[in-house]
Amino acid sequence: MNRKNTTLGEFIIENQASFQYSSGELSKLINAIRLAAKVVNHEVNKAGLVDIIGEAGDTNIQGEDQQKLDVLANEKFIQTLKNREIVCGIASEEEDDFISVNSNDNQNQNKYVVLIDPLDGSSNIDVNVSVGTIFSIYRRVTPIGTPVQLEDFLQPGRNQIAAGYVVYGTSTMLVYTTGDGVNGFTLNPALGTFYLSHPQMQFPETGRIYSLNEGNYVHFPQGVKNYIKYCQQEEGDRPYTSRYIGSLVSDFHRNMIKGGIYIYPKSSVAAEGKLRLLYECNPMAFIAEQANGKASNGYSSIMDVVPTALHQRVPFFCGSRKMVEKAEEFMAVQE
Ligand code: AHM
Ligand code: MG
Repeated sequence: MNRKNTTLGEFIIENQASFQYSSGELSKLINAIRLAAKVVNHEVNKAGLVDIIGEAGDTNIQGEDQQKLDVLANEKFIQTLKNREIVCGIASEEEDDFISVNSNDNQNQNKYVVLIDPLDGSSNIDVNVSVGTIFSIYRRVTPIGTPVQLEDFLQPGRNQIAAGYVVYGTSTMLVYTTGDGVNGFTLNPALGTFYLSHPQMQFPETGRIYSLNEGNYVHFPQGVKNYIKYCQQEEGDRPYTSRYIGSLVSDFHRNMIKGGIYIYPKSSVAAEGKLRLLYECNPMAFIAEQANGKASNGYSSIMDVVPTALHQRVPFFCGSRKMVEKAEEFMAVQE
């Protein structure tokens, strides 16, 4: 689609026919996410103005403090998806258990489940740094018309029908894939309309940025330590540049545009790293692969991991294909 000024709404309609088994349900679902993203964007933008920043006093099930905007974003996405009656189930990083969505007549005929991290990187809100929403969509595996089950959510990332993120940054962007490349849309805040600004996004094959929390160096596996040393060596196009925002969506987004690798490895203090397979790693992995990038747990593809729990964590290496392959080489030689 080369036409200028294409809105996300138009793009969704024009691309509907290309979805496998297209019935319009997926289009409606992405439209609902678009709407909720605008509402959350509005809230995030005014975070510095009104007294809604700070901690809500709750602790999420990972034992982390929850900030008010996390709670709010969680509510907005869940409410929008429930109200529109377009999914049969929702799982959120902020909820202990999955939610079974019933329609008014109690016979939910919808076939999709949504998994969402409503506001990732929310510790950055207080300091006016970008945060994001990450979502992932699967077709349920249990029969339509029955209540959803855990197995509908515990699917390998390979089964994803769509995935995307919203980055609430200097501009707000919604980036998503339905398995036919990755497209990015920028919000015109004056009009409340997302415009296609980044068609067919692609990770450069390789890059010069490495992003990880080097403060945890002593806890990292030797393979990661060796890879960091490799990034810092003076040879060819190295040393690379270190850039770490601590907000996955923003770090990923920058690396996709400029070329780079994001790593959150396992460590001696966190056996499976920090990031969640279902809400963070799988959707980012699907986007990465669709954009000619790569996502791995250090040894093999993230999207082949068979999940066993809703809030499972997994080590994450994601970005430009050649950089992820190089990091995997180091991991293979030494743990
Ligand atoms: P969150 O889901 O609690 O916001 O945590 C996820 C975030 C990622 O966005 C970010 O990349 C990472 O945690 C940063 O963690 P750390 O502070 O340990 O480097
Ligand atoms: Mg998160």
